[in-house]
Amino acid sequence: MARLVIVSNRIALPRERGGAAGGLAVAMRDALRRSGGLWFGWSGELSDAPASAPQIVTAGKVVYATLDLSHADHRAYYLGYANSVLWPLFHYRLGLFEFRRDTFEGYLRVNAAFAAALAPLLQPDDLVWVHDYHLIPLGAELRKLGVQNRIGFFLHIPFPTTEVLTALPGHEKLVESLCAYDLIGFQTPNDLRAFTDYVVNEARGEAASDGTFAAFGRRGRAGAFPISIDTDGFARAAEHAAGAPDMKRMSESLVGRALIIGVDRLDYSKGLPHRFEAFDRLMERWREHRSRVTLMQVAPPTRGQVAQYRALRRELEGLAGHVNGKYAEFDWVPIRYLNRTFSRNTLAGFYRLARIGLVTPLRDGMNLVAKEFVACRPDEDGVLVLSEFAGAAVEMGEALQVNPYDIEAMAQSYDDALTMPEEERRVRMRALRQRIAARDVHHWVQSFIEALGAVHGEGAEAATIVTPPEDLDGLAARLRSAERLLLLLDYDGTLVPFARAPDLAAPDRPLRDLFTALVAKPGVRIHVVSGRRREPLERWLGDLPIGLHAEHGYWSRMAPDGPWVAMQDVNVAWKPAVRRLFDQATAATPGALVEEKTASLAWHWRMAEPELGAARADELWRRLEHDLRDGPVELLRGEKVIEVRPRGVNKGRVVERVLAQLEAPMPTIVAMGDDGTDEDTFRALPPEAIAIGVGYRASVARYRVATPRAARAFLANVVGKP
Ligand code: GDG
Repeated sequence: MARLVIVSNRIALPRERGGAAGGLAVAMRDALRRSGGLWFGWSGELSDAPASAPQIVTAGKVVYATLDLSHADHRAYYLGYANSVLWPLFHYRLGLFEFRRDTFEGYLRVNAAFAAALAPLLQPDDLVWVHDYHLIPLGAELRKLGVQNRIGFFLHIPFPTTEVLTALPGHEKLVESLCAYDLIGFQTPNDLRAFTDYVVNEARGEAASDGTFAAFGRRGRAGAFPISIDTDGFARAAEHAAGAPDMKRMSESLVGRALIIGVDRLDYSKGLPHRFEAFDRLMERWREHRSRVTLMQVAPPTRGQVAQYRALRRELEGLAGHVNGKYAEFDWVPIRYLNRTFSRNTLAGFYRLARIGLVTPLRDGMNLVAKEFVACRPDEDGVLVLSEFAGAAVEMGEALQVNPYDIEAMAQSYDDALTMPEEERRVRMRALRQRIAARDVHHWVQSFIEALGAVHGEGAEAATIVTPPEDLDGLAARLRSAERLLLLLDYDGTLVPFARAPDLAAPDRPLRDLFTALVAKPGVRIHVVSGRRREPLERWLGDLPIGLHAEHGYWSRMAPDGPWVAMQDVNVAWKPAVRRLFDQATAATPGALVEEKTASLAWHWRMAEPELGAARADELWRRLEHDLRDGPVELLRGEKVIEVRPRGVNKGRVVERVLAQLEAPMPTIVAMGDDGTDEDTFRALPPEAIAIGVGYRASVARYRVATPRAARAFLANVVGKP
């Protein structure tokens, strides 16, 4: 069995007891003990000059490796970006998020430092499981360091819809780094849908119903893995609590009044003010509950260094004081509001004593308290009032579901719960308990690890990695000092990112400057080898002293003053029939377009509505395969394009032609490309030539960079300092 490596912002060290109230720590603590492995994360400590190597503690089968953070990193990464940008935004609180570029940079910096400290501790077969929004870029950072392990990620908080996420500056970079994981786990199908919607509609990638996705040059799998709790542990705790002295005290203090229990970190996502206001409304409108009901809210303070949390604390103190001042009797306080933690056993006792469990967040990834309340009711009594905006609502349909923004409806649901007949309470609770029993936290851990283990099948492609920066630097230095250098460069997807329409991919100024700087170096020659038509290449690059090759080498213009020369004896008799098929597909797919080249035809659907486009592309592809199976053509499928071209016309032919022109001695040859058509270039190269793939797709190239941005940076490095 592969070793498990868990990475999370905070880790629960073996000596810590109870304490930390975070759902993550509570859920994960046992999982590792059972399987053995490594837990890596922030120690929770701050220091002036933190060591870059982790501190190691071993306890039984588990190794704990922790890093301290500097004060500045903590401010930027934890308080600034994770908790003042991602947390509010992912909980749909656009009014609360405070974007600052420096905190984003701090966030990336800490993730890179974590990756650098973790990478040396990894063994080849380890399954690496990264947790939560603090660490989204960690997987991409590990990949940069050459880590080839299967790496999974689980997001404990909601994944926002595209409309909300795109409000975040740098959202592309964030989601791109998310896509570096082999498996991405979300809490609910809704979160998964929001992610695939981003992939398809924003990143212009692809996502299938089985959770596989392709985006940012990378393939992976995503799924919904609703987290759960240690059901048996809570059941035992509740059993144990029944006779405990504390519970006796608690029960006596209620003197027969109904208890409504709330247990939440003091966080604005949890909807505590709304909950108190609804309680106020209950007292006001249903006078019969006055003096008969007690709301006890346990709310341990968290993130007190973030201003909004301090403001919330003050607000709640005011609200509780207001309600209590209004309705309290000399022997009854309506709201017992406790800013502290209790042991799990005591919490279990509270859950068990309560008539109502209140779980009314405005937005919550899952919410474990909802499940804990249910697990602590072996008596099959008690009513769960649950916000429809908690992830838990998906699985807990028998709870009384409420919209927490609707104060009146919330108050009504408290009354409904207080007056619900016993039979109905039991029917609902029984159903909830059965579901929770079947899917506890062990089931959750197991299902994620199994899914992560299974992604291996996608193999080479999923595991492909970019070349470490120091190797690229070494290569660039070698090319800088080469006496003669021949560069064969693909254009789209290699030097410029894909544009929404082919004509929008014109070279920007920096790219033209880069070409100019390269060819200004003695002995450097450039040939752009593209699948495009001649015209745009001529228009965009024709004035530069470089070779141009269009239509995968059907057309070549060796030098700026030379003519365009076409390949001879190419059969294009098939074109009219294919054109008809393409035109039909275009008519049925708004946004799609046909690109007619001299010797080939391309059907582009980048601008089409993504799902419709993908479906039409599949249909068209099947039809072409059928109609052209014995024809003199090849079918190519690229990034949102299907192309039909004559057999024998491919970029490899350009290599032959350019090499034939060379005079001895041979220059150093470098080819760069991003898709299948560039593999023809790579394969036609002489053995000592250097191939560099761009993106993550499977390739024979020995070197690899992630994006056109990185490809240009590499070429700039070849130019060297001005
Ligand atoms: C995040 C997501 C997701 C609370 N007070 C005490 C105490 N707690 C425990 C609860 C529960 C945990 O803390 C809180 O978990 P939640 O799920 O309610 O919420 P978050 O902390 O926001 O957790 C959330 C979760 O991650 C897991 O994926 O469900 O949506 O936001 O277990 O019992 N525990 C003890 N004393 C307390 O006073 N011992």
